[in-house]
Amino acid sequence: MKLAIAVLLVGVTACGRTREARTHHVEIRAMQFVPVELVVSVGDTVVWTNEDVLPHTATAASFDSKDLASKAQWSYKVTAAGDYNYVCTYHPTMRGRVSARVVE
Ligand SMILES: [Cu+2]
Repeated sequence: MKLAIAVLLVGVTACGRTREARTHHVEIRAMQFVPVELVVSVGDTVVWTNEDVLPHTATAASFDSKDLASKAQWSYKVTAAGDYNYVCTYHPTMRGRVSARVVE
């Protein structure tokens, strides 16, 4: 019986589900990040698109889009878990957050 359980556990581990990395989108429109908070898994990519006429940025301690002109896109691959609070450096009232979790 113990052997059967061991074999079963090995089997589950060996064929553990592989997870496809996902791409998440944040629109910048009307001076806001939409959605303002995003939950992602480590390995996922976030793409910001500026739908405003004004330039904006998505700037955190660990990433910086630099200038995003109207209709420009910028992407960031999340490589570590944590909460990434970011702002637009031109409009400090514009705030957003990416919460990155480790894939179980
Ligand atoms: Cu801005």
